[in-house]
This record gives sequence, structure tokens and C-alpha cells, in this order.
Amino acid sequence: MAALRGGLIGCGFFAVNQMFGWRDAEGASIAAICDRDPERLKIVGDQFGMERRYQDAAEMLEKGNLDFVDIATTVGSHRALVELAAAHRLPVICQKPFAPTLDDAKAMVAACKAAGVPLMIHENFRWQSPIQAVKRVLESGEIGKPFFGRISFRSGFDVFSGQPYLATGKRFIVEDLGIHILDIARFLFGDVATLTARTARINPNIAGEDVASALLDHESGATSVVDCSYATKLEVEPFPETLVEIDGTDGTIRLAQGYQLTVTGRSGTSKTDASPPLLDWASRPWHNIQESVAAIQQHWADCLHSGREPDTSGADNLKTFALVEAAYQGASTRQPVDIHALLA
Ligand code: NAD
Ligand code: 89V
Repeated sequence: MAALRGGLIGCGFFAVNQMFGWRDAEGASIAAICDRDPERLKIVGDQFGMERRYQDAAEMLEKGNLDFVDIATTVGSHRALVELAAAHRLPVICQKPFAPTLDDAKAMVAACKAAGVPLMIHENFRWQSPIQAVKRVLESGEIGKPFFGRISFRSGFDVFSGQPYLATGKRFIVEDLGIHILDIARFLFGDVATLTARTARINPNIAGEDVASALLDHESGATSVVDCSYATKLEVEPFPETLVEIDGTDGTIRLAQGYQLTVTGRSGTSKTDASPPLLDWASRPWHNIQESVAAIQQHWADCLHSGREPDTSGADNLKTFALVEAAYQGASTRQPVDIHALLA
């Protein structure tokens, strides 16, 4: 199949992973890059041997010869850039978090729908191989019907040195990290009817909250607890592992630190090492995230070639983003939040 030509906007900290992912993808590659910062444009352009370089996204799209756009900028620019891609009738991937507000995210979905182009949110955590392994066990029926889950990310890792903007926003852990963990809860247990949340700021040197806990009522009847922290100092730092506990009518699943997967179910107990592979361009401890970047980008290429809707389409990710909005709203009012009302 002919490789689709992508234009990547935003050559910052995380885009390097995306560039490596595209380098290895089948059926798609990056043909042009853009960053308004000439220094970042040069670093990434030189690293990946890119000839087509732009400081202005509109100019890159006007020059044409692109089949899709990959937006790797921070959240403030997402709506304008997605609408720009839609105006050029180009399929578009947008990094998480979707948008500054749910209204912006809804407008972005509407713009892509009106233009008749697919929109995928780069929500990659559900593509991590340990999480995929958990999903496969659930789908096998081994533990029966799940009725309880805990999806947990607790760490003391210094994320601020690589991503300084995370220390300055009024919103931090729910918007940046909780969004992934809430999406995993949806991925494993389905859509959510109501959410109750509490947040706290433990680190006095940052502006936003760095601890969050949420109780989710899933439409399936299952209950899950999503808890996140960047204020948790452990003997062995687990970043960036997401730990999972699931209880079902016939057994349990435990994804424990060190990617150790224990399943007790209809066939007895099995223990496996669900560690992600270390790709040749990846480095620990980020390799878990890096592998999922390659996986979601391959999914996008496959979807564009086949005409299938991406799993984390804009329409799908509105339902995850609504959980983020609900967590902030619910933590502020200390009341449960009706997710259907937010999405209406
Ligand atoms: P960054 O600030 O390091 O990089 C963003 C780059 O975009 C900068 O170089 C900036 O100059 C450029 N930029 C901003 N607006 C632009 C515009 N309008 N036109 C052209 N260039 C523009 O940020 P980052 O840490 O790389 O994060 C980028 C996004 O990736 C964020 O939304 C973040 O949440 C997300 N992220 C996702 C994951 C994941 O696992 N999915 C991990 C880390 C970061
Ligand atoms: O995945 C992310 O969005 C990152 C990190 C894992 C550091 O929170 O910002």
C-alpha cells in the first residue's frame, strides 16, 4: 500500500517519540514538520532528516501534498489546529488532552464531521501492551463478569523537568495523567454514568492538583476506582506503570508493579510477565509509553487505509474528556456528576 504522507505540527518534548513511531509505521510516514520555534524545528528536522520544515502550520497545509495531520502541540492550540486541518479536509490526529474545555472538544468533533474527515485523539495508554493483556483476559471470560476495578497510577517521578508547563497550569494531574487512567477505566469497563471525585495539591511548588481519586459508576453496573498521584514516594519508583485490580464473578486480575500479571479464574491461577518490549529507539522507564505511541499510530494508518473509525476517535474521546471535566466539577462541588448531562 502507498504510504500516507503526514504533516506533524509541534516538535517538542513528546513529538520525538511520535517521529520514531512514524519512522517505523507501515503505510504512513511524516513528509513535513512544523514548529513555530525555529530551534525545535531544527533539532527534530535534523534528527529525522526532514526537508520540508515550516514555522507556520497554515503555510504547511497550503503547500499541500499531505494526506493527514498529526498535532503534537500543547492543549491551548489544539482547537485552532484541528479546525485548520478540517478546513483543508485533512484527516487529523490530536494529542491529549483533547481541548481546554468540553465545549471546545465538541466543536472540534463537529468541525471534522462537517468536513467529512476522521479525527483521532492520541490517547495511547490503552495501547500499552500490559493494558492490552488485561483487556484480552477480560474478554476471554476467564474471570466472569467484572463488578469491581481499581486503576491506579501513583508515583513520585519528576515529570516537571521534561515538561515544565505541567507545574504552571491551574489544572495538572487529572487533565494530564488522569485523562489516560480514566480512559483505561472506560476501555476495560465501558462508559460511565456518574463520577465522584476528590483532588488535592501536595507539592507546594506547583499550581495545580497532583493527587486525585475518583469513583466511577459504569453503565455495565461495575464500579471502578481511579486514583492518581505524583506525590507518592515509594521504595521502587513505578513511573509510568498503571496498576490494575479487577474482581469478577469467577475470578480476579491483578496487574502489579513490574508488569506482573496474575489471573485467578475458571482455569486456576496463572502468572505472566506482561512487560512491554523495549523498542530500539526507546529508553526506560518511558518504553511502556513509547511502545504505545507506535501502536496507536499504526492503528491510525490501518484505519485510514481501511476506512475504519479509530478506537479513540474524537467522538469516543469526548466520553473520556467528559470524565476529566466531571472530576474537576465534582471535586469542587463535592457532589457526584451526571456524565450524560455533561455530554448532552
Ligand atoms: P512541548 O511544549 O515540549 O512541545 C510543544 C511544541 O509545539 C513546542 O515546540 C511549541 O513551539 C510547538 N507549538 C505550539 N503551538 C504551536 C503552533 N500553533 N504551531 C506550531 N508549533 C507550535 O510539549 P510536549 O511535552 O511535547 O507536549 C505536547 C502534547 O503532548 C501535550 O498535549 C501533552 O499533553 C502531550 N503528551 C502526551 C503524552 C502521551 O503519552 N500521550 C506524553 C507527553 C505529552
Ligand atoms: O502521558 C502524558 O501525558 C505525560 C506524563 C506521563 C508525564 O504524564 O504528560
